[in-house]
Amino acid sequence: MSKSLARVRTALKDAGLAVDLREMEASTRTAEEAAAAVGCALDQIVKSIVFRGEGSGHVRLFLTAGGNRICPEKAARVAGEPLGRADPALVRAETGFAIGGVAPVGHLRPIPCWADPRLQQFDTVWAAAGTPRHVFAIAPAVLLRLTGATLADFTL
Ligand code: 5CA
Repeated sequence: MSKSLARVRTALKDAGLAVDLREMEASTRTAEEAAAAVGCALDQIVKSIVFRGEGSGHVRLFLTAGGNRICPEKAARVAGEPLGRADPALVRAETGFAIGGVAPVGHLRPIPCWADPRLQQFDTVWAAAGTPRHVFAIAPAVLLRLTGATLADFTL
């Protein structure tokens, strides 16, 4: 098992959750691919979008419904600092995951996190499990508790 996948499994287990990490036959690298592989609505896919806080120099995480796009100005307001692009090396260094498989949990360091209220409109949402081929299903309320995410309007 990949270290990234194992880190997600451990994080969920440590939280007392019995969550099935599913390996898909097709790529789940993008939200569109993940929705097709799972057979769910695009907005049921949790995109874990990472920005670099230009004040802190550390990454900030925005859990976004698959069909929504982040408004950079709103996101910066929510984060309380200007945001810039997080290059793949920074994403890897702080989350422990490569882009396309960034999970909402199991990061190498604690990451401030905000969540798109759209995700709450589903009983279950699907998130990346650390690789571009693994996903897991979770109730949005549980995802929020686990990530410590604050609900906020940061989408277009
Ligand atoms: N596994 C899927 C669904 S759970 C997934 O990870 N989707 S995602 O949307 O969270 O991750 C892809 C996102 O990575 C893209 O939307 C884009 O915002 C971001 N991304 C892609 N390339 C780069 C890059 N070079 N630098 C920073 N972010 C990137």
